[in-house]
Amino acid sequence: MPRVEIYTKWGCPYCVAAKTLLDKKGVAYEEYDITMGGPKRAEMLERVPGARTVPQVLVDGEALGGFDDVSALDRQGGLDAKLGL
Ligand SMILES: N[C@@H](CCC(=O)N[C@@H](CS)C(=O)NCC(=O)O)C(=O)O
Repeated sequence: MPRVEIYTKWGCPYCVAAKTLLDKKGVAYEEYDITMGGPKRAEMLERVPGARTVPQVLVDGEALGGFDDVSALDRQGGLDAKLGL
């Protein structure tokens, strides 16, 4: 299974939506809560240059974007392959 990572903040509805989508796909993911900033926020900005919002979803290190991007990819039929489904 690919490694799925998601950067989130507390109280972020798009983050909940993205996690719900991943949960529906049945994939495990690592969540990094960057509500308080810190090194994980810096890491996100390094891995996803220009990221202005959360969530940010990465699969095997590839940045897929936020919820809108990931759900659009799913509608286009491209998400399952990225997730190894
Ligand atoms: N189109 C983006 C919208 C994400 C978004 O607006 N996220 C909000 C939180 S729910 C955000 O990051 N706001 C700026 C901030 O919290 O620094 C997506 O679908 O992921």
